[in-house]
Amino acid sequence: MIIDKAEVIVTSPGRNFVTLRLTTADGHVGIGDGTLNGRELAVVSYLRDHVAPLLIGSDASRIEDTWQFLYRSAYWRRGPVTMAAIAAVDMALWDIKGKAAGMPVYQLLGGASRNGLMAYGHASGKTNEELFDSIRAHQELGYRSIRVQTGVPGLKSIYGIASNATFEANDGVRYDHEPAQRGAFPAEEDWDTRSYLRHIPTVFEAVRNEFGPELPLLHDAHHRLTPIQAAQLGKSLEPYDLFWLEDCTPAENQEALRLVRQHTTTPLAIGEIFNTVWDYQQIIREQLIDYVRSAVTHTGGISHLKKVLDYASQYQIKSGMHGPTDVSPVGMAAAMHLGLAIHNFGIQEYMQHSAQTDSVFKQSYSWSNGFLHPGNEPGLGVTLDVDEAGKYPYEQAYLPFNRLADGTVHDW
Ligand code: CS2
Ligand code: MG
Repeated sequence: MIIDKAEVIVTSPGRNFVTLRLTTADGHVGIGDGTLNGRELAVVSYLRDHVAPLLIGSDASRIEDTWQFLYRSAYWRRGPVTMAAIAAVDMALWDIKGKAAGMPVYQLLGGASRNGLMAYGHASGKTNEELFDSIRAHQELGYRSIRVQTGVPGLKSIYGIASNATFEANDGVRYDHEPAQRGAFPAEEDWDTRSYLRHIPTVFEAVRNEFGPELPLLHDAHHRLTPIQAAQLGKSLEPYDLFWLEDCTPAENQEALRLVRQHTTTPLAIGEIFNTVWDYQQIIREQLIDYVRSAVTHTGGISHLKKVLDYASQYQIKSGMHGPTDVSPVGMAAAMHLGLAIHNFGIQEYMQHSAQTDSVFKQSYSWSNGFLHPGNEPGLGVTLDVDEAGKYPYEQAYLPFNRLADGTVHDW
């Protein structure tokens, strides 16, 4: 299984995706996701200029050895660009191994540990009424766990609520344009922490009153709080029994979570911008979180995220893999194979891709009654239609950024 072709395919069917396609001399083809929202072309260059030439002539069956070679031989290690590029290679090699073995990847990882993967969707609204409608629409689609994001009085825009005109609002679940916005400069949004902290508990109280105590509810603070503000929020949300509070502080300061933990029993999820096991070392060892939020795509692939999750399992910390639409269907499939196989699966984020994206990436994973399954096709079970992909050239797009009322840049 000698690799004789390594191609990087960029396509933008509604949003940008970076895919690595490896072909072996004996005809096996594997694909991997290397999409890094807003910085896609950096990964393209890393793969095209520095990784693809090294893969030609190497043995596709040596997944771990290839991972270690790419990670260590670069000398400059870690970081989102490097780890997304290595993830793309790792996924493509697992895809090839599965196809060569005639088995879905989850079988190679030890087989299924459950029947399906509980997934949550994103309900949002500027007002409580809009939010309730969105929750109901998600329930009708089968979602049994729901992330709740809402407008905050006085703020024009807020994370988690689509603000751009191209959002496919008609069916309420197609999120391909959210929150990346096409254009030459990131959109500016506004933020006010005190107003947010006052408002959010009232929203969760209203949601519990309307939907009862059973429905698992999640919330994402998107790195915007200081440790003491995060502690206040966790505490004020305790009566509403959240499944988790996500990214309450900027994730790079791991120690911050100690203070939050001392003050609240609201479960914490963190890690969508982490990329290695070392980013998690302290917070797992000190049991400062309850869920690992990394995507396979941003954490060095299946091989590396499995190491993070195996480490987490010693502390009863579970997976909550990142699954926004900026992870391509290939990255989503990889998450599903891993999530089905590990024992410490928690929940999977699942935002549905657009029909356009689905026309480029043909999937064999399924969604029914609130549960995902990766399917039983050999490999990852996703194919890339190159002709269809060619219809959608790359378009520059950026995530928004925040400024406070006095003009200070704030975490988005
Ligand atoms: C988010 C993401 O899904 C989530 O929890 O935090 O939507 C995040 O904003 C995007 O992945 C950024 O590209
Ligand atoms: Mg998040």
